Amino acid sequence: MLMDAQPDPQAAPATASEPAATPARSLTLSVLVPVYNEEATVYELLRRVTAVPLPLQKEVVVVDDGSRDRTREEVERFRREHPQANIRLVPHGQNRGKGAAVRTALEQATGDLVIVQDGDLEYDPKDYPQLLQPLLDGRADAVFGSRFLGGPHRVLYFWHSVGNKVLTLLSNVFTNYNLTDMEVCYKAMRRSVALSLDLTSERFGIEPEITAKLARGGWRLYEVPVSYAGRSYEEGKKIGWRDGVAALFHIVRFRFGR
Ligand SMILES: Nc1nc2c(ncn2[C@@H]2O[C@H](COP(=O)(O)OP(=O)(O)OP(=O)(O)O)[C@@H](O)[C@H]2O)c(=O)[nH]1
Ligand SMILES: [Mg+2]
Repeated sequence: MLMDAQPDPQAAPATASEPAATPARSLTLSVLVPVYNEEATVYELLRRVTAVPLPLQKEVVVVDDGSRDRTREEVERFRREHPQANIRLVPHGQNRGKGAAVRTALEQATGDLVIVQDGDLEYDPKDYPQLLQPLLDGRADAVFGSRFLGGPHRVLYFWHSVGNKVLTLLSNVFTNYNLTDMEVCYKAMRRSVALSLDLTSERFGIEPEITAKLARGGWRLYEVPVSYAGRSYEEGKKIGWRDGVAALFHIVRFRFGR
């Protein structure tokens, strides 16, 4: 059985008493897709998400975070052309940030398990089976992907990888997790665990917030290597050094407060 979340900030890390695995076919995975100005990629992203074979039911919740391009039309075109796919589109009236979009998607989700899926093509839904396995086995309460554990990845900006490693190191100092990739988009967990975290971040603080609150709740976290096809700034990369500085602040903030 998949256990429901019993958030307990004082909880000691879970012990070896593991819940028995639930037959996967009776479960539903909610894929949470925050999108902001991703008209070039969102249709193909939805195709890849829909195409990946899984022993679970799938629902996809796309939150359009106030895009000013044709993102929404592209999602609607995909839905029209794939009526059998279970895809919902929830608009934000104005741009609020990735964290807000993930939180809206989580509110709308109905699945047993959830996974965050960025709307660009940097991550590959073919990694879902490996990411979900520790959850389905009942070994993990949450599973993160990692771009730094030997999966195939595009060789790209050195200083970005240093930045990622510094942020992960600092997060680990505060959480006592031995993670290798705190900023990864692929974060999967039972929906009840995600809801118990009571997430509040509007922007990219959502990554350190999820990590810090999983640690505070004593949840069992697994990491799985994933492939990563990073994009260059010419190809639409948006994240910059300011986001890295903001992340430093959030790592410390969520260690202690909400
Ligand atoms: N940048 C940005 N992304 C948003 C926002 N709201 C939702 N998102 C989505 O959040 C996901 C992650 O954003 P990205 O800009 O890809 O962040 P990243 O992968 O860390 O950085 P990139 O290198 O720019 O791809 C994407 O699917 C975005 O479309 C927002 O306000 N700003
Ligand atoms: Mg991206």
